[in-house]
Amino acid sequence: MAFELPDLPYAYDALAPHMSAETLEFHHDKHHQAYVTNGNNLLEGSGLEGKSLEDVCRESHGKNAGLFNNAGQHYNHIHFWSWMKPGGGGTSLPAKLQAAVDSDLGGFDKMRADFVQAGVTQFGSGWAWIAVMDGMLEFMKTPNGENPLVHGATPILGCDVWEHSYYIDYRNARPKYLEAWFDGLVNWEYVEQMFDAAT
Ligand code: MN3
Repeated sequence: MAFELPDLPYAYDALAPHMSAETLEFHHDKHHQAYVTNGNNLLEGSGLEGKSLEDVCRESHGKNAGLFNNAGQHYNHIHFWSWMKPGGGGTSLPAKLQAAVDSDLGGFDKMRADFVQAGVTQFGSGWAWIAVMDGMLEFMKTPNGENPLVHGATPILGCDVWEHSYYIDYRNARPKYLEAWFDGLVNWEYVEQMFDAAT
């Protein structure tokens, strides 16, 4: 199936001051759109046209780098928009998710610190993740458009640490961006939805 750019689930200025309208306009309208356009061009004739986006990611990985990079980024950004919401963040998680964070990730404060650390230590462009692997939560970090799907895991939270996601608002201060993102934007209900679907 052809890739389509989803609408943002909020207004461009709804995530300010943590993420500006200017960042979201460029990031959604230009960057994500380019992954969709290029992905569709590369999907044609690839033999994967009838597959789900998740399967295109898994089956193009290591075989068709151009298609994989664009399909991976399409998948990552579809969820990235929903992993944020106006008035998000905070320390109150849905109960089932909180229990898993306590048992698998050492509790909320340790989860926050380890997630930020994963994003800070991803060298160059990429993503920081919390994913479900063999029924347990774990942290991951991946370069470029790669995601946990290609490592046999299912992401439930991911933060884009490409400079296009933070340079306008935070310049080179990636740690500040990650902390503001985690504390002020994360849509924990959507994280719980993905956790439910993955377990
Ligand atoms: Mn991006």
